[in-house]
Amino acid sequence: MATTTLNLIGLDKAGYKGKSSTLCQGCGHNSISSQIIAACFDLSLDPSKIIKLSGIGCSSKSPAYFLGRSHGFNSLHGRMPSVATGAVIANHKLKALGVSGDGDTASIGIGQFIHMLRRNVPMVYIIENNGVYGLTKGQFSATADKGQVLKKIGRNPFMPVDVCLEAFVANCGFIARSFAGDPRQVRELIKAALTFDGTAILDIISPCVTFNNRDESTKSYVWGKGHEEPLHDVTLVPKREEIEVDYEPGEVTEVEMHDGSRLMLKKLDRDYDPTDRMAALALLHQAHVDQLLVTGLIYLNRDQETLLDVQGMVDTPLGALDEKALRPSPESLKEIMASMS
Ligand SMILES: Cc1ncc(C[n+]2csc(CCOP(=O)(O)OP(=O)(O)O)c2C)c(N)n1
Ligand code: SF4
Ligand SMILES: [Mg+2]
Repeated sequence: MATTTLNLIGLDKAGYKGKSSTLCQGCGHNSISSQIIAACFDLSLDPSKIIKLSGIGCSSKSPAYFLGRSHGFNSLHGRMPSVATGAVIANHKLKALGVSGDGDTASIGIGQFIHMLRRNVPMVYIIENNGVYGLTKGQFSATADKGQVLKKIGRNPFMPVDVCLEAFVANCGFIARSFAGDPRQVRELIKAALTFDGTAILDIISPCVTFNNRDESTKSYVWGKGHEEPLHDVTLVPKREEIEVDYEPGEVTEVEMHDGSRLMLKKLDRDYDPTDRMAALALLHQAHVDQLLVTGLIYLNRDQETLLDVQGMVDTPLGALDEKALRPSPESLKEIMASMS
């Protein structure tokens, strides 16, 4: 008889699934949904303590296909960051997990994206990047390659927006890039992002098999497989698991994450220190010049205040405070009025 593996909170993987996907077969977004399920299962997260947030697009539909027991808010096109900001302010005990598209984030939503980053809203923000507006039949998005030609759409004359560079400029403390065709790396980076306190950006190249999967497109499976250059081999060892990893000295960089989990970055071809800000900038620039899909944890800075720190939030979520606790006292109202006169 087949046995079911349970995690530390007694759930099997099915406890993290959602509805059956209605996306095209082979769409990269489906593969990312599977890795979100695997990451949350591996970390033994309580699905009822997670809120899924998204905008509009095939990518933004995908939260329906994972974490069926979690809270969810499918918002407006490009407006997920402000809804997420409100949600974490109202209840910071929930883990916020945003899924967006390259159109949703880098085209219509770029303004909201930047302001979420500069406020360091504590959330995981995944961009399922396919270079097109999949849901509306394949128009170029702001991350499409300059000069790319698509049947029925024509030639894209504009430079692409690099969402990792935008995140870097806006002082984001966790910036990673991955490829839907590399599920192990996607899963480990999602786990690492879930243990980070602040905005964690994951730009995942996620091919649209219907509108943008020609071999020459930098958002296709063939191009990704041929040009992927992982920076390191990523493993996240959860806080509660005392797994001993057998690495030679100098082979691995170990980073303690905010919740006490250990992030192991095993060296591959090059020495790369994701905490070196200038190295991260040079890497993103060079990857663009060399047309390489450099994947892994690009930048990490654990020492920044989050929006919740800046706002001096009380431990009890605002949504759980009663009216008496929320209403300012007559004395403090008087003080405020006096300060304005
Ligand atoms: C305000 C507004 N403008 C335009 C649209 C039409 N629209 C729906 S989805 C979409 C693009 C989605 O692209 P992306 O975020 O890359 O998601 P994908 O479908 O590629 O996963 C657009 C333009 C809309 N729904 N709302
Ligand atoms: S149209 Fe493209 S992005 Fe949308 S579900 Fe199909 S393959 Fe995925
Ligand atoms: Mg898209």
